[in-house]
Amino acid sequence: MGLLDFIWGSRGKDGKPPPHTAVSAAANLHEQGFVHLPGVLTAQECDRICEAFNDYVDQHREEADRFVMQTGRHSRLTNMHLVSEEAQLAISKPLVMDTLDVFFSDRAFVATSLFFEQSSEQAIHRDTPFFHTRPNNMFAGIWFALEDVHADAGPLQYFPGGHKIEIEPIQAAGTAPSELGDAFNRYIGRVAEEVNRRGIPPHIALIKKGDCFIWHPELPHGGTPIRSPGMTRKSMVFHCAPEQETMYGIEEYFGAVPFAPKEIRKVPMMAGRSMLQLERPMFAPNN
Ligand SMILES: O=C(O)CCC(=O)C(=O)O
Ligand SMILES: [Fe+2]
Repeated sequence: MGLLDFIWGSRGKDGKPPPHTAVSAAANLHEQGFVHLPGVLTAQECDRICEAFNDYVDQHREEADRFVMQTGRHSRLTNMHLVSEEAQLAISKPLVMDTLDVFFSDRAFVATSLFFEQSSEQAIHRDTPFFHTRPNNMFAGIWFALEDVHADAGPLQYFPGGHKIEIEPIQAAGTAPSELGDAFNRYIGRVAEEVNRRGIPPHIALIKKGDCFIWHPELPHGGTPIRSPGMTRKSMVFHCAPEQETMYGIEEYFGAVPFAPKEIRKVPMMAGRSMLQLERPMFAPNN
């Protein structure tokens, strides 16, 4: 689909055209692989999300303690939005949802989320093996800075335009479940190799509290190492897809299981949006 098709074709269910800012944000996402939306959340809204995290930790002390890292911070909490209206409010912001609706040419829904107290220090990767659709790329990562990002706190790095690099196709079949980790590491090794070969310089997202940064599913990105031990980089990342799509995971991506229809159950969230039905938030290791 051409750029104009998706702009003109993107009308909401009420038939109204999307706001200009959402259209240009979605165009950036297509062309550059990312879009930076400053000041989507107020400082207070950011603080409330962090308080929701602290409350969750207090209420689930035993589980939370098992995920305290050497830095004294917790590793990521998955899907806090299931129990936090503050988090739901962030992802429901009209500019964010309008941008996603235009990008998908369909209504966006919330699949999963991650709350981070500090940089994930994750190697350069694409999210596609974990979240993908058929047709491709009907997915986005929506990242909110919940405090100003300090250069020494392991900012997010990303490679503009790197979403257009074609890496050899997904293996059709044959990866054993026990080999998925190796397949992913080989794949992200290829992504980093191609980014370097083309000389795409890394960009560092030194963005401000309340800013939102959306990435294309194929944008190479990662969390840089924390240079000043103990520094936090509080953030919340949501993963959204169009309501009509089936989302697949790493097993399908690397051919451990075939692509097959799946039942995707959604439940109402807020502001007329829905979210994937999931059991509860859970802590997980950062890598
Ligand atoms: O915030 C980070 O350090 C990276 C997060 C990330 O890669 C993701 O959520 O997909
Ligand atoms: Fe990622």
